[in-house]
Amino acid sequence: MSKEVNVAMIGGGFMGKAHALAYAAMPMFFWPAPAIPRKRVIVDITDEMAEDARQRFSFDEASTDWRATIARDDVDVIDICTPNNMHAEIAIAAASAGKHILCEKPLARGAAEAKSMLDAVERAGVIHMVAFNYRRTPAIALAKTFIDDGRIGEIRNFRGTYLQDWSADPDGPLSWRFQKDIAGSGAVGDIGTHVVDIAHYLVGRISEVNAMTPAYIKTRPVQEGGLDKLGASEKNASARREPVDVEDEVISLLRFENGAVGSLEATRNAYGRNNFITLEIHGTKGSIHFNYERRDELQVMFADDPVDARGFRTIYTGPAHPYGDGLWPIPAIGIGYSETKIIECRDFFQAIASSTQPSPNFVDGYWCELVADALLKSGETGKWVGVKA
Ligand code: SOE
Repeated sequence: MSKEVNVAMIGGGFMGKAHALAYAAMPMFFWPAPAIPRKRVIVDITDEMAEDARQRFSFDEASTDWRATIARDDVDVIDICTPNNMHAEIAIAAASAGKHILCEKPLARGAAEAKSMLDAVERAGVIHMVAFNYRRTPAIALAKTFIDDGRIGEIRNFRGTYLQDWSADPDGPLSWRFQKDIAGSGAVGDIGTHVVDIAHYLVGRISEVNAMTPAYIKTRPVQEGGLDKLGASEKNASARREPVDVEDEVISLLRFENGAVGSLEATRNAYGRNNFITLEIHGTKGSIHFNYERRDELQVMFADDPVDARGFRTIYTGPAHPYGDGLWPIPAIGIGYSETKIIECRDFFQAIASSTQPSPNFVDGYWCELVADALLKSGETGKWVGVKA
């Protein structure tokens, strides 16, 4: 019998949906489960939204009061699925109340805020995790296994991209993701940090950046109802427009602490690209290539293959690969976004059950924020900027 662990989730939007699904599905995939997440309380902005989310995601109770929810004795975990401006206040309160915390990415609106969250969880001794889910794609975890086993050799070069197109239309609605006081930054924080997390996971810490961070869409139509509708499908070009005060994209050269070099690109304005997270790694013994739009596949080249057989091979992830014991019994049957969240959920509850910190935790989230700050500063100054705690 696995123990039940009571979860309160704050925020019932896109991420709320992904996390609620993971809570329900995790024990179905990973059995015996490290714990059974019990969906105790869902918190949203209005009574109606909270009650809707309660029914939809099967929570026991709905609330609009996150502070009172954190104070409850029958809540063990606080899951933060709010916009970025609420992460710190909620996480610090949750840590002070001794609750374990899963926080959506990016951890904060910059390194200073992230540090205050890190200090709070370390003081409280609670388990903490940042929901950078893409590193839990089995093919990316397999790349990590090849790298750790030395099969790619010393890493010399990393290229990472995260390209989407949901904000390419300037008449697309003014999401909070375009407002600095809520989001902290634009493409850098929202999606660039996913690439930074993957780079840190596979290669090591980034030590220096040289970035361009152009901003070219200066205003957008105000969105009705405060909902976070990504993209222009429900656009209202005649609505009142308000300023966008974040960067549209980031392109940067990278240096890593271990001597590797690389590059990073992130934009939400690349027409035709949807969730185009790619990485290519070149080492002294081989290369790795991955594209999230084909996420069952890892492309690997081993330099010691016979010369007449050299080239990238395609490995379809399945039972022989990371997390394969819990996922599907046949390779290539289909890994999705949900699976990355289910794996994340498993690893978070495993960490709680074993009282060990998972990865990425708030330390990793803080280092991503240090890199994000360096990218923004470099974009402003046009100079190389070191990443320093
Ligand atoms: C929007 O760019 C977004 O929802 C990101 O915030 C998520 O982190 C990413 O996984 C999907 O796209």
